[in-house]
Amino acid sequence: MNNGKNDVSEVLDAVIVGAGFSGLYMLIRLRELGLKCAVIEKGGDVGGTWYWNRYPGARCDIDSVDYCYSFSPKLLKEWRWTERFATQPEILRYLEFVAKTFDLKRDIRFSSTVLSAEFDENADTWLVSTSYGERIEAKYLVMAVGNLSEPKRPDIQGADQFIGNELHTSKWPKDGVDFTGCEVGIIGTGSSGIQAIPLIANQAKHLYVFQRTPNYSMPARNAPLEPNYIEEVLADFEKRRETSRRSDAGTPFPPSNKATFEVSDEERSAMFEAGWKRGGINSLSYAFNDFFTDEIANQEAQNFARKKIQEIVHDPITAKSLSPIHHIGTKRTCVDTNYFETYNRENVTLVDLRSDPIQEITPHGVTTKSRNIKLDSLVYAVGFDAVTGALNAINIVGRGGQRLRDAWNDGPATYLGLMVSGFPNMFLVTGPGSPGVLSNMVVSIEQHIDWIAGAIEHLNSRSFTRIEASSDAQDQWVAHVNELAEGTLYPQATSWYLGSNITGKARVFMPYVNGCGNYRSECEAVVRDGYRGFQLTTGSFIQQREDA
Ligand code: N01
Repeated sequence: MNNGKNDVSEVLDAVIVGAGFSGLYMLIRLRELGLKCAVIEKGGDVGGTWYWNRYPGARCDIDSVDYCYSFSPKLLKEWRWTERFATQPEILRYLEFVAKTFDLKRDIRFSSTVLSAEFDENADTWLVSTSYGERIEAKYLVMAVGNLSEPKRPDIQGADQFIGNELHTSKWPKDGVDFTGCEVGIIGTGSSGIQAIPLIANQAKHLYVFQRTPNYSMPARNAPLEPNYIEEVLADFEKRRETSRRSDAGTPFPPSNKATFEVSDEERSAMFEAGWKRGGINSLSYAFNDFFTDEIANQEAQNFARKKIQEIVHDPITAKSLSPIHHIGTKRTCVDTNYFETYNRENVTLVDLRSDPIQEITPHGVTTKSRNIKLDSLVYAVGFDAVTGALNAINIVGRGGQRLRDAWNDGPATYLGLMVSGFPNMFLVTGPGSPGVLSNMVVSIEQHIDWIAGAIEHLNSRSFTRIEASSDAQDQWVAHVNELAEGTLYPQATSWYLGSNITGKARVFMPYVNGCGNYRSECEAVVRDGYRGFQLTTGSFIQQREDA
């Protein structure tokens, strides 16, 4: 196809889209290989998801000491986390520190959006167009765009009418927001809403929480990190990280080897209590090994979590409204500090949208079936077009003029979550079909970036110009990922894992559920088998260059 080569403004070896955890590490690895690269980043600085999601209470839900890179002894030596779960500003400072340590910003173009990427079959290169009007030709394209980076648009009637202060958790103002003396509404009670609600309630005159589906949330038990503890972790860091790499969730904590009904009622209760006391996302899910697979076992954990909500929340009607009924863990479990306790405050009202649905957003607030609620500020915490949204937002055109969004019309298909058949030399980071969003993202990101860097090194050292997932390998992988998911309770929930939060999106369970360790082994085996399932070729362009 003709890509309008005359318009090319620059020729590089690789374009990396996104300057979050993935893009920064990819830049480091590709520079090590001697590649000339540019990172194109929509945000005004590094950080990716941590650049945008500045809402009050935003923090990681993986222990900070594990939610960081492991590749650099210098970073490990010089950085110290201050809390068990780092706040968004601290994570952003960490990524700034990484960027500074490796002098990354000179290769990052900020406030620039990739609009399209088209594959040139004759040259085996991508032509990347940006909002700055650049047209960059590059052999490799790495989509480090994040899984939770394309905000969902509020799909509520009248959403454009509100004349007060409209806010989105995923696009929070840099200078923060002062809610003092304000009547505030928040729509959405996923991880973002659940983190923000207690802090907004601390400030607002009154906070109305509009909840459509209640969620399970585990206590964070966040605390400052003791210097001794950090030194202990660092002394054995490589072993700890290797355990994470080979684990299911990308964390160093061993899952249980016991089934729920293998123990007495008292023992089970004690194990759940111990988890609840320990806190964190795996408070209950790590108590027993059949949590995600056995409906009756899962109900035991559900009952425990609902009992906790009823113990914490004083008003029984509010407690009931806050009690989820889906299988616990099948929608992403939230982690909070004082979330359920917040409903005991006099300045907080839960509006249960199942019994009192929103009819419309008005210029001055929200009208539900039973009342008009006047608001000064309205916060949307309504989530993302997850996993595929940021990719589909770019006009990606592969071999034969095929658009990625058309190829994925019935749901995303990848080989290993790393590449898509028909889209040569384009790599995804933690894409659909990989454990990504079910794991400690940083552990998964490092694995993907290392794999991609290894593949590029392999291609370059052998003068291959093209790598592409074969359609057979991709079909088999998609079937494998689906089969694994079907063996769990996950597909039974309406969740963003399945795409069910976005109207019209294909319902396909996107992540690989068999754990980071098994997935890593599979990726390693593919390489050992000579990049099994990938076609590595040398195109005519290079041949012509060599002949000339
Ligand atoms: O988004 P969500 P999120 N009317 O999709 C509601 C990660 N994360 O931004 O469930 C009324 O989970 C929707 O209701 P329902 C983490 O992986 C991590 O909170 O569709 N309500 C739901 O309550 C997480 O899972 C951290 O019925 C509407 C909420 O909005 C992922 O990001 C922190 C609605 C959306 O919840 C996404 O979390 C934050 C409507 N029209 C996020 N539309 C960490 O701790 C949507 N909702 C690291």
